[in-house]
Amino acid sequence: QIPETQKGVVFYEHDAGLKYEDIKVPEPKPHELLVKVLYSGVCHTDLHVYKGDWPEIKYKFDPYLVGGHEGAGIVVGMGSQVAGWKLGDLAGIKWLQSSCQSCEFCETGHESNCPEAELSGATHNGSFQQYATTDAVQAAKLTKPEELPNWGNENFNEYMAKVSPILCGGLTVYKALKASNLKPNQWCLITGCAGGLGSLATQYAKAMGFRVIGIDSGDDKKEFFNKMGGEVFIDFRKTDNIVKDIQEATHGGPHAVVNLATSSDSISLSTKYCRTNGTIVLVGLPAGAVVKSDVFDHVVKSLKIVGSYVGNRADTREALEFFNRGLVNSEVKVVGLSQLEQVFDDMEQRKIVGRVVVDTSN
Ligand code: 8ID
Ligand code: ZN
Repeated sequence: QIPETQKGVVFYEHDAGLKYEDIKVPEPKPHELLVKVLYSGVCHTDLHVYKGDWPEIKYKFDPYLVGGHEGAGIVVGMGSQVAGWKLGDLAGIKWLQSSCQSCEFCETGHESNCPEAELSGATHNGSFQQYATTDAVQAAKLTKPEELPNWGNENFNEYMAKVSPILCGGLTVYKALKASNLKPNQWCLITGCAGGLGSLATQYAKAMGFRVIGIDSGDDKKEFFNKMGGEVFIDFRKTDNIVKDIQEATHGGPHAVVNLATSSDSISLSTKYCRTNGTIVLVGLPAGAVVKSDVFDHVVKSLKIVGSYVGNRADTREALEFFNRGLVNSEVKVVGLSQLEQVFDDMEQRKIVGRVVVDTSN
């Protein structure tokens, strides 16, 4: 039985308060699924959206906006044109909510770059509600834990909570690591290595055969990074020559840098310590960020700077397979959806270690 109203966290304007309210359950359009969201990861992107950090996005308030784009749930309804899904399937809600399917970017598997893309939690109400609609083509297919040897149905709730951050965080870092062009045994430096994306990046990088050096700050974050399999941790608040420390630890600098920190300075710094011929991957999106670096270094060291934006459906499937096979363990802290405002506060103060996931039932 699908109710008419549900609990959700909404906001009516950027940065003007979140409300945990009774709102209408949305109706799926012909091409959409209705997903009963059980858990949703809280990505720093949700905080950027709430703050209005990225004026380039055409946010949709009608009259409110529901954030969230790491939703894991059960298909409980669908529109008349949906194919390939049945009620009771497990589905994931991603940032890329839908794309046009016919532009040159969609045609070549770069659907996240589609100019018509709709974004969960920004241009389409997202997963911080108990029932959400999402495009059936882009929705992620989740495997039932009973079909996975190392999960099983008795761990259903834990599986759903832990799989949710893979839908943005895991997918994004997996794709960014592919874009780094690293080869096995090479050094991968991850900035923001103990944040939500960072904790997953450390594990994907290790599973892909790379050596991981991470930058973040705090003893709790260092301990967490080491637990995730990271090899060398640099506390950016404790060193007085970070470039030297990194180059010494990696004998000449990391072969690639994946920038996940929500700080402009740390991005610019990465061009200083990256190894000659290395690749710098931009993922973190601090408000108004620019990369400032010396052209001389770029030319003489022949550095490559590339952007990486979530991933396509194949990347999603692959990122989920790493998780399903137990190669990546998503370490999450679960709190009630009603506590979202507190999670945002903690995130802003950089207090969160790893990922927080909200349980939509409370
Ligand atoms: O497709 C994409 N490109 C994509 C997808 C998903 C998320 C991009 N993102 C972006 C988010 O919008 C956000 O800007 O990636 C960024 C990181 O998201 P997150 O991992 O969800 O954020 P977090 O959990 O708050 O972690 C950020 C970490 O950065 C550290 C903090 O301590 C925290 O652990 N950090 C900061 I702030 N400054 C740092 C510095 N100077 C730093 N770490 C190292 N050096
Ligand atoms: Zn995200």
